[in-house]
Amino acid sequence: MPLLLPFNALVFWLSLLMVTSSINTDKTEEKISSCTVVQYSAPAVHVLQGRDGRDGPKGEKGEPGEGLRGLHGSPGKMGPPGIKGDSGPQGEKGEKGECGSVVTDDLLRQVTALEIKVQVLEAELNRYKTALILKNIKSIGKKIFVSTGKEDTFDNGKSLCAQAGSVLASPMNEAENTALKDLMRPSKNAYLGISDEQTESTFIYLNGGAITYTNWKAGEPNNANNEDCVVIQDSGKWNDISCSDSHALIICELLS
Ligand code: MFU
Ligand code: CA
Repeated sequence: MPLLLPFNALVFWLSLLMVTSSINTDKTEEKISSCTVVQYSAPAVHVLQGRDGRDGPKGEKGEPGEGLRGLHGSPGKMGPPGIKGDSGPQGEKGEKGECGSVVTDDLLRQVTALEIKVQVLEAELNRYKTALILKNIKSIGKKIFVSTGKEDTFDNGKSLCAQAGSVLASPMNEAENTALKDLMRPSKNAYLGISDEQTESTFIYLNGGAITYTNWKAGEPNNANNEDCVVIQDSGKWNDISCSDSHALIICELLS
């Protein structure tokens, strides 16, 4: 507080004014004021406190304090979202999905199981076929020849096969002819589903189609005494005979 004077200094200053005033009563007020200032300013310097001086130069930076570090303040509010970045590079191809492989494995198991069942069924069917061949059935490709074991005329034979939803045996190739031969009895004939009743010398199947395979015995067909029907002999060879002959075996065929 450089502008304020201590109380005792003020009292002393006022006392000096009173003394001076009593000594210079005959002088003008102007002189008194002037003298007062000049005459008594010097000793006042030794007594009154002067104004504060200017601030000194800044001191050197002190050593770091040893006080404890303060606690962290609470986090500030979240800033605004940044600008969307560019797309990253394409990732590597992923591993094969699980679902698909599970389905495939399941299907493979089912197919394998079915294959085993089919093999069992085929083996069992072949056993029956073998057993039946010993009697009156022969399978060849998609065709099955079934012997009725009966001997009859051509017309009766056609009816007999028709009752079973079949027709008289009609071998269409060598393999079928051989298979049919295997059902023959020794020294016997069997009617085929072939005739030239409609047009002499023109042999056709029962469905009306021209025959495409033949296995005539040498010298046949000779149409001896008007022979319009055909039989297969136990040799496998063919001969034309009378359709009214009732001693030919009746063998039918079934197509699958
Ligand atoms: C042959 C055959 C006939 C008949 C007769 C007994 O004629 O062609 O179909 O089987 O023998 C000579
Ligand atoms: Ca003949």
